[in-house]
Amino acid sequence: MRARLIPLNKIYISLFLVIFMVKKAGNDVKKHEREMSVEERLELIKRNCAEIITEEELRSVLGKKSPSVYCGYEPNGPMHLGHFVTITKLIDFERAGFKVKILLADVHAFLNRKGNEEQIKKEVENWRKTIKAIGLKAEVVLGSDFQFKPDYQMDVMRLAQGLTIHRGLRSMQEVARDIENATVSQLWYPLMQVVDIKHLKVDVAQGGLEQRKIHMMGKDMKKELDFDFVAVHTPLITSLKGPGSKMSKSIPGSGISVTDSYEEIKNTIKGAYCPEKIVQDNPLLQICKLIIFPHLNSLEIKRPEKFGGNKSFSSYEVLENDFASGRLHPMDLKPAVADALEKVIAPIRKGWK
Ligand code: STL
Repeated sequence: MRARLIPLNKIYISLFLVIFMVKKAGNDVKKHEREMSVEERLELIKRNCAEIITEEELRSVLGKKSPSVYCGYEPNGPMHLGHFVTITKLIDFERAGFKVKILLADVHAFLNRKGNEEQIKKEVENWRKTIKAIGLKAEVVLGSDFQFKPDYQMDVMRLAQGLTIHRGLRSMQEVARDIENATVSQLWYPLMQVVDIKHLKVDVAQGGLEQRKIHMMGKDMKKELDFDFVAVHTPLITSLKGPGSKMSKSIPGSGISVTDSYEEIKNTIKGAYCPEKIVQDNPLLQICKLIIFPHLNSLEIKRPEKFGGNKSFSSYEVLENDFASGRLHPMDLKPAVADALEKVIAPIRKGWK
């Protein structure tokens, strides 16, 4: 018996229709972005930021046809909540119509003594998988793919001639590993970071507040660099062990990474610093503000009637108010934060594996 074949032209027409519909859906999203006013886009970018240097410059970047932003990461161990704050901001930039670039700064990780070349290579692959699992449309750029070019290194040398050792070292205060025993490689680091901005040709350099001294050095040297940019900084999350402690892989319970299991997340949060009614330096409230609300838009508190019953918060401000007044107890906040984080992290963990 002859098999019933679907005529080829029908397949072509169907394929064409599917491609057309997918493209149209993409255009509709873009149209929606274009319909956001400059003020709305500015507000979205400003949300939860610690500082923008300067807002006027950012406003003029928003007038460009195709504005761009980048954030760099040292591929060293799994992405943690601190990194995730900047990733969350990149998502805001993407929604505000920016082209987003992510720099996997492998050479910087090496200069900062975060591992040997072999280890860093492995980490680069893990980071690629993590970024893919997050679903950012960002262009991922590997540092070593462009940082050895002569014109790049000539820019580094031009800057090196104009930067004092004192300022170079100061700029690394919050970034360098083991700053008391800083090496020459760690002075090379901030120079290269600033040259990255020029060679990636981005309008905005985004990062955590620990990057501010490097970015200020870059802006002050815009003449030597022959390039200027806007710096956008997000707040840092306090160690889950409380202020005064560092968030570090070597201090158990001080941080949470996107590869942690639900059990690990629950345990870390159970032991986290979260004094009753205290908002200042409270890492759990920071996680709510900087990660949970931007991703989930709400937080569900489950508690017995005698403690006030269940409550759904749809804004961070109301949550903070309830916490500060004592209407929301840490014992009720903690499991809610653990569950919400699990919701955000589970798809990334799954995609990563
Ligand atoms: C860290 C921790 C962190 C981010 C960075 C470093 C950023 C590194 C970097 C390197 C080159 C760039 C930009 C950023 O061009 O969270 O130790």
